[in-house]
Amino acid sequence: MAKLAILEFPDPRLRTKAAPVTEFDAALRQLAADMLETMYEAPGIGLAATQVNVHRQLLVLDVSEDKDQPMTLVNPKVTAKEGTQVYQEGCLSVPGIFADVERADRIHVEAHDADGKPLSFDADGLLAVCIQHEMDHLVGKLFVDYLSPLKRELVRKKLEKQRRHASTAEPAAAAL
Ligand code: K2U
Ligand code: ZN
Repeated sequence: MAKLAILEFPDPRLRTKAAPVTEFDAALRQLAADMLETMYEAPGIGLAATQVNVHRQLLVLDVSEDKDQPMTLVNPKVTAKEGTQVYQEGCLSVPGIFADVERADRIHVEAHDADGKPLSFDADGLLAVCIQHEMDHLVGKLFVDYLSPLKRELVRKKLEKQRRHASTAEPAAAAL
């Protein structure tokens, strides 16, 4: 298992459109396992392959209370949407930023699992939000794209400042 590096906004690679998965092999299953490890470690409840600089239509998630119900979706499609819900979203690629995003409340999803078995299910609530958030990543879209251009620019500047301060932070004083 391996913890993978997560790309951060405004990295242009986050804007890449992911290609369909065609090989359901051991490499795909290893990538999904590494993405789940990375997601749990972050911690997060979802992660798209785009975020770890792999541009294939693959996402993982686990919205369960006990973090014991992982899901892997390959070549996912939302085939029906109903209602709307607003959720204050965050993103592992936009650390420390949260904003309300309106999305469909109920969706129907068609996908495959990492072994190539077809999946077809309805989702609502947080699971629906998470799947829509991750599927946005697969087409190069970020939740900050739902903000006004001014707010998005403020987010970019805030993250740039955070990175500048992190790179110039003094090493902690030696143990006394
Ligand atoms: O960056 C990601 O794609 C992981 C996202 C997934 C997500 C965002 C908004 C709403 C639902 C899922 C998050 O950073 S995971 C962190 C998190 C944890 C609990 C609830 C919401 C978000
Ligand atoms: Zn995200």
